[in-house]
Amino acid sequence: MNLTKLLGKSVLVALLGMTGITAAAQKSTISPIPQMIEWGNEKAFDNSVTFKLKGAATADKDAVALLGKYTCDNGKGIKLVIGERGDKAVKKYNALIPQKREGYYLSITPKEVVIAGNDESGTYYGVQTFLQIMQNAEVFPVTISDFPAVATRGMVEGYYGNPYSEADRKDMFEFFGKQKMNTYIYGPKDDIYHRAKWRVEYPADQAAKIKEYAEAAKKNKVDFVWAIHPGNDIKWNMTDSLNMIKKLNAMYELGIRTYAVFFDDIWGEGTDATRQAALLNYITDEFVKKHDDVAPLILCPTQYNKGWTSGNYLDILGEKAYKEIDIMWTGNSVIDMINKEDMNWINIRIKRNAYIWLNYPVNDYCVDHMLMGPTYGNDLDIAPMLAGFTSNPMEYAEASKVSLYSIADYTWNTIQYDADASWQRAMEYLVPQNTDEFRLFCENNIDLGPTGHGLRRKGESPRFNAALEKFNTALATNDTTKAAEILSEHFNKMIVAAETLVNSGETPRLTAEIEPWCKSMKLLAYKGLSTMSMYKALASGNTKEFVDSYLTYLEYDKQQMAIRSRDFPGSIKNPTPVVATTFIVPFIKKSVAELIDAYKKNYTYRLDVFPYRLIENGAYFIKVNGKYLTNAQENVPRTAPQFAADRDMIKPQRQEWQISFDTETERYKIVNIQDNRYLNENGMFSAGNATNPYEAAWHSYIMERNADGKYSIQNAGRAGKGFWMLSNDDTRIVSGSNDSDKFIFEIIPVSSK
Ligand code: LOG
Repeated sequence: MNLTKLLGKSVLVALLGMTGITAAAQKSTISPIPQMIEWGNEKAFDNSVTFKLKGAATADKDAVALLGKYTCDNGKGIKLVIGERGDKAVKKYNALIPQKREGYYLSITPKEVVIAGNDESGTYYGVQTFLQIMQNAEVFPVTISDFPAVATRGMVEGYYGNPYSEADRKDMFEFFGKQKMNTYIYGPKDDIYHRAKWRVEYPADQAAKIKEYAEAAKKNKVDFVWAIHPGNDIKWNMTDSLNMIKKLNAMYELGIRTYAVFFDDIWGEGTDATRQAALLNYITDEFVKKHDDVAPLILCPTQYNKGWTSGNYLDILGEKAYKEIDIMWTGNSVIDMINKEDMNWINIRIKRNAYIWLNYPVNDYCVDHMLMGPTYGNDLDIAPMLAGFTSNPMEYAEASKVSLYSIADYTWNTIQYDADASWQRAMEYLVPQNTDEFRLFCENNIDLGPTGHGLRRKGESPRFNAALEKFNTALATNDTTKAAEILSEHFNKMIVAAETLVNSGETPRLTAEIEPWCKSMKLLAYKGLSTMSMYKALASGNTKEFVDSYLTYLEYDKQQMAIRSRDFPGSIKNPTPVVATTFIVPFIKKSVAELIDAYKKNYTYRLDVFPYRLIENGAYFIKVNGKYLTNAQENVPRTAPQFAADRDMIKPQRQEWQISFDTETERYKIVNIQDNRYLNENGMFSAGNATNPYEAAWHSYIMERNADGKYSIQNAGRAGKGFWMLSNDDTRIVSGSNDSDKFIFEIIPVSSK
């Protein structure tokens, strides 16, 4: 256990202060973590000093500009030598500069600072590191030798949804400069001149913006890569090849020097590997090589993940596309973290190192969630197997920086990457004053729930879960007051955090993005408080308070459902945010449902306010044509219950079914009382009870009743919408789409027999 975690940061700082060990606090963690760093023990100088530059005239000018406030005109100050390999000023340090692209050597002593890059970017990154160190009041001597593990690091604006704003992009370039990321691929699916109208040049105003982006990016040592997406309607003829070159030439005029061609998410003619390779080779010959400053192309293939591969598509690309063309890859599936085995698999096929397009923290397929958790799961030993590593973020640029900060960390020093530590630093960096409030927000926005893509994220709501344990302990001893107090305290913290983040004014751009989620978190916490009031009211038998608390709960719920994000004219998406869906939301739903059930058993006051339930939780017979649904083969996997004419007098529970309301899906689940197995969507038991886990998304049913009092049972969620019917031989249930005769079931309480 690390000391900071154990004691909490403020306690630790106080302790260190008392023992006189202030140095630890001053030798701050540099992010991304440098490859080699050695601190000295005696303070070198205070950060109020200025510097007398040597080499400024020949050093990278963006790097020199960054030093701004630390330089002085009067020729006074501590000597700061700056430059890159080959410059006279840093000649003396040549042997110390790492011979790596974008590498640098940095040394701080009381007498002198040296920042020597292997190239311009190296010098620039050396200054960025220096500026991080200068944030400490006392600056300690240090020697750093540093370089990136992955050559190409950054993001791909490649999601479906509202493209970034001008401010989003320009701010992102600066952030990239600071975090040492060098690549921004521009390919928003909803920029029509990227995709729908790829042949058409940008109108003058938009062209001017692209030009600004390329320039602003460059100042931060970021390559602004422009991507084109022609695959939806490309014709494999000379006209379109020329259309392509024409568009790329127009983009060249705007300052673009690296280009990507995307063939993702297309069908039909455009998907042909041979033609795609031929087109990219043609562009390489007729455009890239005609300029001496244009970088090799980047290709996003149609089969860009292992799950979507078929035939010899990838082998053809590997064989035919010129070796200098980079090929993008999202991993084992569309949304996946990258491991070594997968890298081996793809690199062999495409005969080069894959260029990763990581679909995280993008949320265009789960728009109601924000993905604010730690960026974990990518293997730490794959840097040498990568051509590049880019992250596709959320359409919320500032919020995405929680993850992008860690992507920077991961790609710079992959082997030493620590997902949790990096996450903590990201939150401190982005919200330095209200870090703890922001941490609580992030903790409650980690998992995305089940989606067709399958990615899940662990570790949501840890502090709630800790409180929940204490809550359960208190409830077990019937101390409802104490239990309610414990969780109320936590819900109040969530309310305060949400309010602080919205009102503090500390991070206006981030706040604008997360505000709908903050509001949702606040209302969820208020719902939690109402739930606690219901617990207390039930325990004390106060029916009025119980009902009033429930009505308040409903009011908060309504307000929560009314929140919209990105609710402006022309917005491509405007979701209703959800927060803390892994533990807190189900806890509250389940508690409220159970509290209401318990209330209904004992009281009659205002039963009208509670939701109408077709079937109250209990044991039932399920009958068709007077016959009983019977689970005769207890615990035998892959068997189906059969209809039997008579009551089972030997094991009556074989014919008894627990039907209960699933609060998560608000549908019904059906379990055999004899062996506790869940019926699946085909009216079968898929396995024995040990391996027949209930999954709400599959095993919960919509039930309806007709005027004759007969019921229909319908699959839902991932199981589709089929209705339960009788098999042809009338012996068992099957599910199908024919709903003409769906009301066939009698559901009879066992107690009424
Ligand atoms: C798209 C991407 C989208 C992402 C996540 C790639 C290469 N293409 O399924 O634009 O943001 O998945 O929904 C994609 O990932 N298609």
